[in-house]
Amino acid sequence: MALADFVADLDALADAAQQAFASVADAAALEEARVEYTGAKAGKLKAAQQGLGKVDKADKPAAGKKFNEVKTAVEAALEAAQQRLAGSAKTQAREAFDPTLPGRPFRLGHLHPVTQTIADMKDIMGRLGFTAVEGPEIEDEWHNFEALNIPAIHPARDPLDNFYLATATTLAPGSSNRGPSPAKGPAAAAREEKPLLLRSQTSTVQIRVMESTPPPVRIISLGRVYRPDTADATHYPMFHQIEGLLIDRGVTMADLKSVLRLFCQSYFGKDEVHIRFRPSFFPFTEPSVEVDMNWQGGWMEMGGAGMVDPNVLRAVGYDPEEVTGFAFGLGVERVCMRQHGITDIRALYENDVRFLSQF
Ligand code: FA5
Repeated sequence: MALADFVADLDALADAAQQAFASVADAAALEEARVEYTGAKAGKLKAAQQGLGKVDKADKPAAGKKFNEVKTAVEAALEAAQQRLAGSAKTQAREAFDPTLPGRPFRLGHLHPVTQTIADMKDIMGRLGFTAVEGPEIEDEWHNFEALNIPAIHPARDPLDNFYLATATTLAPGSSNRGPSPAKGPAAAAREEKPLLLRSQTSTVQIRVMESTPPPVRIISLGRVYRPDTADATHYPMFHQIEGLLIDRGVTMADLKSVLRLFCQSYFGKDEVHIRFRPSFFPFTEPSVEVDMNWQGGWMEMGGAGMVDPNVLRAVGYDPEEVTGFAFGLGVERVCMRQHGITDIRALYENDVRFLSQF
């Protein structure tokens, strides 16, 4: 075959291939053109390469060079077509996206209902002039019992009714809890062996505040407390209490009732709320009462309250002849449950998002 014919055929092939690639409009047409011109088995380039064998021997170097040029040009036209189609696919996708359409709803989390109740309670009591203070959840017997006028023989101190913690000494191998360790000296051993427990009530915070602050005192404390109660619809071994304490000159039960009434009125958003006191007993208040609030035609128990016992005032260095005060302690879960119509306290702690997302 003459070199001129071979070159003419290659030029025609290059023109046809470039035109074909430039005119394809979609991926299927591009694939068809790719197979026709550059297909490994029966493509037109492959056939042209086989034609090289028929060119005169002397013209072979020039023919080979020409073939390589055409092959590069055809492959470049193929790549350009591939990029053009990929670019237009992206543009189409962009155009197909309509930002004004409503998308899938974005799920936002929110505070747990008990945390919401705590925040609301802090808010209301803050407006009544009560400062929120924190206290430790691991307590000693002085703050949980003794300073609250609960002596060692009191049944409330029964180890079966409290979560006592194993102390460093009781955990140490071969150690005994019966007496001070002679090697460490009595003071260090006494400190080591002081029984600790998870606080069973937030009244512990009253003592901590009064020990460190001279009267007047006007605080609330909100937090977790622990009791080995069997879980049922209204009891849980861990729950929250709000404790209130007001100490000043001339504080009376009437002040206690007014504050609780205002608190309930604000919390439940009702115009008229009635508070009922039922006689009760707490070692740290005298007199002591159970507090009920009228709710949807019935009475709802809120917690305990009373006038701080003079023994408690004396235990923290206050003079009961000078100052008096009231204290109250309410169950946070019970209030939260009443507000939302929740009938089982356990539902609050099962972490079922379908339940929690309702509040
Ligand atoms: C007390 O804990 C006293 N410290 C309250 C107090 C404070 C009285 C200051 C006087 C002065 P009581 O054990 O009754 O009291 O608990 C108070 C409230 O906590 C109860 O009315 C109830 O609402 C809630 N409560 C008690 N046990 C549980 C429990 N296991 N699960 C959920 N809530 C509970």
